Amino acid sequence: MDKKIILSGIQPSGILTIGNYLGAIKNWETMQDEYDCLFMLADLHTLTVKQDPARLRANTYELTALYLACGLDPVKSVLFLQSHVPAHAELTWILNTVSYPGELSRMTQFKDKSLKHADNINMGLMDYPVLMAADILLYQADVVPIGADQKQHLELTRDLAVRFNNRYGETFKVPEAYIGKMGAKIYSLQEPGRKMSKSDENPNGFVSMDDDEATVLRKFKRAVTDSGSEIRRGEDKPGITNLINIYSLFSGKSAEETEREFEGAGYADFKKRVGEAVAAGIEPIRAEKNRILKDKGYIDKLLSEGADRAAYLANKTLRKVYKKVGLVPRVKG
Ligand code: ATP
Ligand code: LTN
Repeated sequence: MDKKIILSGIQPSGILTIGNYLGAIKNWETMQDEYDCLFMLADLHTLTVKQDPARLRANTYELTALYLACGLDPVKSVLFLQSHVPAHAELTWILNTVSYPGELSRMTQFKDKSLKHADNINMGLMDYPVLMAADILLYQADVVPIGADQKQHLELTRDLAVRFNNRYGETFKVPEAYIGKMGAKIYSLQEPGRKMSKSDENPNGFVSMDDDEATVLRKFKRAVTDSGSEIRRGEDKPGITNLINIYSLFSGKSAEETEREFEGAGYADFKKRVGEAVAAGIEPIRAEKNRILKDKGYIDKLLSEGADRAAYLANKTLRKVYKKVGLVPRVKG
C-alpha cells in the first residue's frame, strides 16, 4: 500500500522559537519514515504582513538550514519554497471562487492580525487561509501536522475541498489535522497564559533556536512561576506545567517522570535544570544550521530539486482542477 502523504510548512518570518521547534519541526522529523512528507517554507504567506525584503531573503535561508539541521532529510522528504511552485498561486485563484468573504473575515488569526497590523489590513491577510488550503490540497495530503492555532485554517481547508468536490466532482482528498499532544502549545515564559511567539515584544517570553547557553539559562532563570513550591502539573500552575512540558520534550522523559525527578526540588534549581536541558538540546542544532548556512549554493540546489519534485505532484492536481472547472487545456504545436 502507498504511504500516506503529509504536508506542512512554516513561514520564514523570523528566527524560530523552541515553541515552533517542539510544536512543529521536532514532530516532522520522526514522521519521515512512515509517511511521504512534503515540508514547505511558506514564503508567500509572509507577505501578508510587512517584511523587509533583505531580511525575508535571509530568513528563508535560515529556515531552510534549520529544517536540515533538525533532521529533515531532502532525499526522503520534499523540501521546497512555496514561491518556487507557481501552482500554489494558481490554485489559490480557483479556490477563491469557492470561498466567501464572510467565512474568511471570521477567522481568528485574521481578526488577531488585523488588530496587530491595523495599518496594513490587506487582501492577502484575509486570503491567507485560502493559500494555505491550496498548499495542502495540491498534494492530496492525508495528514497535516499543525499547532493548535492553525486548526481553524485546516477546517476551512476541509470545507473548501468538500465544497469544490460537491460542485465539480471528486477532485481533492479531504485532509486530517494532526496536533501533537504535549508540544501543541508551548507558552510564554513571562506570561504562561499566552503562547510562546517569535513576534513577542518581550524577548524574555521566548527562547529562540539561536539563543546561546547564557541567554537560555538567563531566560529560564527569569521565567514566571506559580504560587506554592511543588513541581507538578495543574491548572493552578500554568508556569510550572509549561516548564515541565519543555523539560520533558527536550529530555525525552514523560511528564510523570519529570515530576518524580524533581520531587522535593526548589523552583530555582528546577528552572536551572530546564535551562540546561534546553541549551544542550538546541546547541548542536544551531551549530549544524550555521555550518549548512555557509554553503548557499548547496541550499539553492537542494531547493531547486525540491521545487521540481513538488511541482510535478502539484501540477497533476492543478491540471485536473482546470479541466473540472472547464478551462480549455492548451494544445501545443
Ligand atoms: P508569529 O509569532 O510570527 O505569529 P508563530 O511563532 O506563531 O509566528 P508560525 O510561523 O505561525 O509561528 O507557526 C509555525 C508553526 O509552529 C505552526 O505549526 C505553529 O502551529 C507552530 N507553533 C507556533 N507557536 C507555537 C507554540 N508556542 N507552541 C507550539 N507550536 C507552535
Ligand atoms: N499557516 C501556517 C503555515 C502554513 C502551513 C501551510 C501549515 C502555510 N501553509 C500548509 C500546514 C500546511 C502556520 O503555521 N502559521
